[in-house]
Amino acid sequence: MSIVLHGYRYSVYVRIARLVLEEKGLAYERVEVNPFSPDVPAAYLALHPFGRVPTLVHDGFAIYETGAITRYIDRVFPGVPLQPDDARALARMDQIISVVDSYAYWPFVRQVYVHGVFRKHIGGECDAGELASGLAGAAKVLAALEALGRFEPFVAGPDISLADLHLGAMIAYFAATPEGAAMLKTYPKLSGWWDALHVRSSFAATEPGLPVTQV
Ligand SMILES: N[C@@H](CCC(=O)N[C@@H](CS)C(=O)NCC(=O)O)C(=O)O
Repeated sequence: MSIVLHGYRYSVYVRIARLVLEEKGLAYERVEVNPFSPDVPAAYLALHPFGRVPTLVHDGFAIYETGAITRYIDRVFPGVPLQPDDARALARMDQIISVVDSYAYWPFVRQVYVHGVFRKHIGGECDAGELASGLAGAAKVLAALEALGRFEPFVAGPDISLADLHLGAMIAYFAATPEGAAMLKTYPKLSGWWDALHVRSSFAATEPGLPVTQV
């Protein structure tokens, strides 16, 4: 059996797929692809015509789109189920994943984390306006998630689900900035959820770190 995950080490979406593979206890191979590089290999574009990451290849079956990858992994492999049986809990899980993709990714990661930490670290251009706009956008998303989540103790119910891992990867980057960490603390349910979630071994095993390039 072969599981290969193609993706960029610092990608939050790659981390979501890795968190799911870790939680399921699966061994897998990683192929590094930087989707932001000007010369993404043609072989990768043949797998993913939009040139984003990740793509999973399982015994020759290739699939892209993180939400499809994680649901596939959960259905195909044994281990702890990551999707609730209950229709309403499952709907909540799907809704939270969709909220994260549609409204959280850009402010949490591309604005707050990239302009607050990542670019600063590599000596790139940091735009204070992007950081401020990301924080304003993030407040609305956090308020919605604080109201939507069940926190019993996991975000969609009593058991860990794909929603915890999808949201958790995004919150990890957001809370890596001092501004994001301070804002998260003002949402007590989310904050308690994150304190309990981020100590799981799957988070330690998938910690992307920062690029080695120092200024
Ligand atoms: N809808 C895609 C989104 C994946 C995505 O946006 N990945 C980012 C990295 S975190 C990427 O590949 N970005 C490249 C780009 O924006 O050109 C999924 O769910 O997998």
